[in-house]
Amino acid sequence: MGFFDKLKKGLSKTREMMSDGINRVFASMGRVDEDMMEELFDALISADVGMDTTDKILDKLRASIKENKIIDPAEAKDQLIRIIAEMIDPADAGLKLNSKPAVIFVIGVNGVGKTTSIGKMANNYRSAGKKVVVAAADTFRAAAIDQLQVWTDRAGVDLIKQQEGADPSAVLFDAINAAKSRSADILIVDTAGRLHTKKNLMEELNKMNRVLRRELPDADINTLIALDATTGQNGISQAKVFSEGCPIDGIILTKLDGTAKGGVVISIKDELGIPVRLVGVGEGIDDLLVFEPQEFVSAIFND
Ligand SMILES: Nc1nc2c(ncn2[C@@H]2O[C@H](COP(=O)(O)OP(=O)(O)O)[C@@H](O)[C@H]2O)c(=O)[nH]1
Ligand SMILES: [Mg+2]
Repeated sequence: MGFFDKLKKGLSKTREMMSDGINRVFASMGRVDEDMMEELFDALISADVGMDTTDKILDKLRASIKENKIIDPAEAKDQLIRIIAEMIDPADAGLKLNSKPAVIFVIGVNGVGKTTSIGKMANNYRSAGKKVVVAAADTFRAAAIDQLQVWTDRAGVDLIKQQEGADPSAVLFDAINAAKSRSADILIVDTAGRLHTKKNLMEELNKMNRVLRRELPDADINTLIALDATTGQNGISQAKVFSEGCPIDGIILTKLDGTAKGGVVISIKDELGIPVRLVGVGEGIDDLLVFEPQEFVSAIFND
């Protein structure tokens, strides 16, 4: 299956909710008016776009309709798609991976899909000819280390690990040295999503960040938070909490295949100012896609 078809399939539930809802509005409305805006409001909210972002989108749409003197609903639809695509555009080239090694530091609460996404990422980069080292810095449970081992074996990349309960920063330190001595292109770090308290977790992340920046002062470090799309707007509050622990550069939005709430992609960028970088559309090793705003809106709105 091609990239675009995979995205479209992964978004099929969101398509049903959002695109069918919105298309129905444009098809059933004979003209562009406030009734249409109200119906659009309902359609966007149902797809979990979020109240503030929905208001913003519709304000922009009203302005564009006025400015371009639009009377045809089909033209209004084109404007809506353009407005959404602009809102989710990261406006840059994506992850910074120029240093050797470059680092991808993955954070997020338990069960959102960090380890799975790391396995998929490792596989994608290895397939692209990159040398990848993965750090098992989620030492909270032995099972977490074993799970990562399965993924890294599958992806054919090196895993640096210690025993359960080890200091995550010590594992990270080992992994940095391994990445240096093995001339790795990319070091990917798995972290725990749960410690005894939120304070512990944030301190732990802080400490790991200091180790990274001390040992690799000139490296490109990308901190990505994994958010589960099925939790919709909840993911936004998770990102706010984690950003107290460390600055976040981007989002891995997982499990888009399992939800009709894919509209959360739009409000994430708008409310957090953090771009979505990768999207998970299934449990398989090939089911992680680089997020492209134009492709995303096309996959949702076009037939
Ligand atoms: N359907 C689907 N399931 C996913 C996706 N990403 C992760 N999962 C599942 O979510 C569960 C938790 O994932 P895991 O990587 O262990 O989360 P972690 O605790 O953040 O490391 C696993 O059962 C994964 O297979 C995705 O994109 N789509
Ligand atoms: Mg994990």
